[in-house]
Amino acid sequence: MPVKCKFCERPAFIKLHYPKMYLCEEHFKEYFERKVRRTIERYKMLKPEEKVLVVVSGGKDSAVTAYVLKKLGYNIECLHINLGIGEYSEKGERYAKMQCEKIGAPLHIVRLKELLGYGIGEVRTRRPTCSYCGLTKRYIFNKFAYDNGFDAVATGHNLDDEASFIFNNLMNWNTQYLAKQGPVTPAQFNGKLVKKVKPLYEVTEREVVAYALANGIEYEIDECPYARGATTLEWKAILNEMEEKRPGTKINFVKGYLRKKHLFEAELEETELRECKVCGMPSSGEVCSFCRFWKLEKPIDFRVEK
Ligand code: Q46
Ligand code: ZN
Ligand code: ZN
Repeated sequence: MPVKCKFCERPAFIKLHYPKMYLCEEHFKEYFERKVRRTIERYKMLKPEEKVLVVVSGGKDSAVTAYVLKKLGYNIECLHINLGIGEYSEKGERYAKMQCEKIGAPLHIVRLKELLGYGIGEVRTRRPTCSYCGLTKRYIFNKFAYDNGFDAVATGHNLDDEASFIFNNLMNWNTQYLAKQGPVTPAQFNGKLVKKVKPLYEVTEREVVAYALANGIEYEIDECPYARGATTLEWKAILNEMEEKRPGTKINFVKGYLRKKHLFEAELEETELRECKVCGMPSSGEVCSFCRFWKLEKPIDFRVEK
C-alpha cells in the first residue's frame, strides 16, 4: 500500500521531516508556496506593489524563486549575468531563458564578455577567481536594479545555504560576516544599494529540488568549473547528518543566529561609505572595487529602453 498524503487520498509525493508528514504533489506545492509567502511577510521582505528583480543563474534556486514569486503575484523581472565561463555559462543562459519563458517574466541578459571584454577566468590577476566573480555579480545586479528603478533584488539562497554559511563563519569566527548576513538587507545610501531579499530563506534545498520537480522546472545541474565548493559541501553534509538525527536542526540554528545577531553587530567596524569617483556608487575607498578591478574610466549605464 502506497503511503497517502496527510490531507487527501492521493499517494504521497514527498516525506517531510520537519514537521514530519507525507504530502501529495498538490499539497506539497501549496505547503511550499505558503511557507515562502509567510517568510516574505515575517521578515517584511516585499510589499505587493514593489518592483522586484530576480537574479536567475540557470540553476534551481533562482529558477524556483522567480517561479514562486510570480505565482504569489509579485511584479518581477529577471536578470541573467552570463559570466563567460565557456559551456557552463552558455547552458546557464539557455536555462534562464527557458525558465523565464515558462512563467512569462521579462528577462534581461548582461554578458560579461560584451560588457567588459573578458569572461570570468580570463583576467590575469592575483585575486582568486570566485572573489572577483562575486564582486562583479554583486555590483552588476545592484547597479542594474538601481539604474532601472527596482525596489528590491531577490536571490535564491535557501535554508541550507544560510545554515552552512553561518556554520562556516562561526567555526572561523568571522564576526564581520556574521554581522551582515540575513534574510533582508535594507536599502542604503539613498537607495543606491538596493534592498536585497531571500524568499527561500526558510525552505530546505531538498524542498527546492522537489518543488522544481513538481512544477516541471528545468535547470542547470553542472557546477561552475571554478567552484571549489568542497568546504561548503562539507558543512552542508554535517548539517544534513544532524538534521537526520534531530529534525529541525537547520531552521532552529538559523533562527537562533538571527536572535543573537546583535552580538556580532556590536563588533562591526563601520566603514564610512562615499561615492566612487568613477561610477558614483557606494564605495569604501575613492574608487569602488568594481571600477578598480575592471579599470573603468566611466560608469556603465544599465538602463534598459522601454
Ligand atoms: S563565484 Fe566562483 Fe560562483 Fe563565480 S567563479 Fe563560478 S563558483 S560562478 S557561485
Ligand atoms: Zn494531498
Ligand atoms: Zn565605481
